[in-house]
Amino acid sequence: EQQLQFQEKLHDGWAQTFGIKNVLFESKTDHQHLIIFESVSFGRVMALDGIIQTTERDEFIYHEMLAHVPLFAHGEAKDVLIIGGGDGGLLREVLKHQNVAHCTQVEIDQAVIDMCVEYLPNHSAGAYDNPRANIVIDDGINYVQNCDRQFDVILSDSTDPIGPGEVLFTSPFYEGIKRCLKPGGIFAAQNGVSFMQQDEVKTTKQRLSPYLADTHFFTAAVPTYVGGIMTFAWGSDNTAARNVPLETLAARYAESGIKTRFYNPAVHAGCFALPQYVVDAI
Ligand code: AG3
Repeated sequence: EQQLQFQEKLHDGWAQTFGIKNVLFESKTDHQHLIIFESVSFGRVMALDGIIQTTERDEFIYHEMLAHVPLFAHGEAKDVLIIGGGDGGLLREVLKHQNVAHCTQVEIDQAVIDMCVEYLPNHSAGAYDNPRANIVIDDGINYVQNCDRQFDVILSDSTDPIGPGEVLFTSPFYEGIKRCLKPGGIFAAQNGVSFMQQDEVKTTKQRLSPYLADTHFFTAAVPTYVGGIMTFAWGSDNTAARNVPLETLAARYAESGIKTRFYNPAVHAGCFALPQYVVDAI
């Protein structure tokens, strides 16, 4: 009997394939095609427009790094903004920081939140019911261009720059980020797998630099974002934020009591070291 399979074709002439145990949900939402399935070897998996967004088995790497690197670098973030992130994994990690009094999440697609709460409950793990969380259904670019408040940390947990996610990699979006970021604040964003998507580091560097004095990248290897290291964009007008001493990070991490499976202060201190092919591309 032929086993059901899901094949992701993000890169030219190269695919990754998951064995499917059963499909839990599949539908076209108002914005994109959404599928959540039980896989043979990565737990539950969610894909948007055919691109793998998250799996239960390796999501901790991505969500811990996107939340904890900026939050521990900042050290006293109270107001956090998440753009995208409808599966809830990033919100879960952000709310582990007790100094975060308030996290607004702006997700374009209500269906992604609803279906992930139902079929991917370990991702949000109750975070959407947390009184410190405030969910807004809107396009992220519209929100940052119009909102009347500022944040200590802004995290963009988007899809790739194809479809609804494309505007979240443009100059007008980064201009909006600048207007919503408090002085000394930190912006971090999903920026693709740089070995496979080298243009993305180059264009992000060019487009973000006019708005934030220190723009750089940090990395982590996430197995189901195939092709090497996942690259996260970093932007801040506080140049010291990227170079917080290891002892300070260790003290903040210990003090927080947060338990992690990938992030730790040494990983944090090392994650801004970029392979030469990335350095050469930016
Ligand atoms: N969003 C980032 C998916 C990136 C996939 N792209 C790729 N493999 N190049 C993840 C959403 C998780 N909350």
